[in-house]
Order: sequence, then C-alpha cells, then structure tokens
Amino acid sequence: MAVVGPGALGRVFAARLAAVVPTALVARSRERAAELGEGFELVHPSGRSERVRVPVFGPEEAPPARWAVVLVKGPDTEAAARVAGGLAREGVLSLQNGWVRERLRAAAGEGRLVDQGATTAAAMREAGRTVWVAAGETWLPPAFAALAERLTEAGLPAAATPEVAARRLEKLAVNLVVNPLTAVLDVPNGGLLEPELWPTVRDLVLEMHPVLAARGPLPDPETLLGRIRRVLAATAANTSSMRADVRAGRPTEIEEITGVLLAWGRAGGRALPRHEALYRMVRALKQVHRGEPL
Ligand code: KPL
Repeated sequence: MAVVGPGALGRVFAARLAAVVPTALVARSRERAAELGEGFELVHPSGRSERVRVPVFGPEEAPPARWAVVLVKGPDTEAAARVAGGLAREGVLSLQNGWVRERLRAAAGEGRLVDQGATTAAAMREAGRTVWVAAGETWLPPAFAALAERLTEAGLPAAATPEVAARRLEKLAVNLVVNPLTAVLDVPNGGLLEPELWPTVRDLVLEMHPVLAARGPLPDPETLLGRIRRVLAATAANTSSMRADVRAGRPTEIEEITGVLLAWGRAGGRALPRHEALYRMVRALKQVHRGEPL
C-alpha cells in the first residue's frame, strides 16, 4: 500500500494501514521524506497517544504497491497522481478535498483505475503532533472493493458502493459552504451556527444546489442544510482547512472547491454571485496574509 501525501490525514491513513498491510508513506521530495523519517506522534480519537514509524520515501524511491491512496492538497494533485500512477498496480484512489477526478485521471495515465472517493475521517496537526479527530466513514467506487476491505480492517470504516457519487457531491457541498465562509470570517466551524449567519449559509446552499444537482445525485436543500449543521456541530471547535491555509499564507483549495462550482455554473449558464464573491475574497485574503499587494 502507498499513501501519497504526509499531511495529517495521510499520516493517519498510513499509520492505520501499516497495522494490517505493508505500507509506505510518500512525500513530495527526498528531503521532506528524510524530515519525517523519525516517525511521528499520533493521538487517537480515544486520547491514547503512540509513536508511529511508517517508512517514508521520496517520489523516486518509493516501492511499487497494490493500491495508492492520494491525500494531498488540491494544488499538488497532478504531481501526486503521477507518482501514485507510477506506483500502484491495481488502482489509485484520491480521498482529498475538492473535485479533482478529471485532473487525477489525466495526470495518473490512461488505462488505469483512478478515481476519487469521499471520506469524513478527520485529522489535524497540533503542537507537532498528528491528532486523529474521527475515524469517520469512507466511500469508494465499487471497483475499489478490495481496498475498502483493507481500510475497514485498519479501523477506517469504508464501503465500496455506487452511493459514492452522492457522497462525493455532498462532501463538495459541505466544503463549498464551510471552507470559504470560515476563512473569510476567520471563525472556527461552529461560528457558522450563529443565528445571524445561518441565513447566509442557507443562501449559499440554495444558490449552488441546482448546479450541483445537475452533476449527480444530491439531497434536497433542506436535507443538505441539516447535514451541514451536523458537520458544523461535530467540528465546532475546529479550524477548517481553508481558514488554516489562509492564515498561514499557504495555497488554498479554493480552485478545487469554489473554482470547480463556478466553472460548472458557467458551463450551465448559471450565475453564482454569492459563491463568486467568496471566491474573490479568499483569493484576496491569501495575498493579504502573505503581505502581497492585491
Ligand atoms: O473538510 C473540512 C475541512 O476543513 O476541509 C470540514 C468538513 C469543513 C471540517 O473542517
């Protein structure tokens, strides 16, 4: 097994999979792999902490694997897909945020099993430790049944099911509201549950719903709002990945999340003024945090 991307979630997946099958963690460079070579501290959802040692490789040294799981940030999709495509004999599965299916396939190479699933597993980095927040649930396309079994054995409950199509869109819908809004308002996820902000959340859902629903199965707007509310309540104290990226002046996933929605809107002749405004604000904020001129 190869896990490409040694971020918080990549480390959790690699640590868990290594308990049931030989697993390599693949970093973007040999230097980055060397930094991680000493292992890391993993805090389990129960609060138990352990020192984990998973072999970490740069892209050129990593051994071939049956499956590769891609868990990188959106802007690193192509580089990770090329590495994963070169390593995996059976297939490449991305569980990253945002919508990257077409980009993954184009970069990983023709004639391979390459697709994107969806996961609600959550992890974060905190004071040098990797904190596994929730095992969540993971959905994979049916052709990835053997990989779903390994993940479940590893303590990451997973199902290979046609339902993945709905779960992928639903996850994108959650990220479309939570990530840019928490980044722009600079609040933890739970901040969006404030009664004065809820009408904005609702407006964003209503505006995007027809565009997303044209792409596949999606719950109705009220059900979707209920799901967003549950995610916000379950992660109330957490900083969304986009808020964290903006604050640190790192590249964000705004292109893979809102950028994709706006492109779908343009293709279908639908304006999305609220999402467009958030898109512009996130891009501007990142520059402000980096100290760059707007
Ligand atoms: O996926 C997330 C993220 O931060 O990227 C959510 C679900 C919003 C949790 O923070």
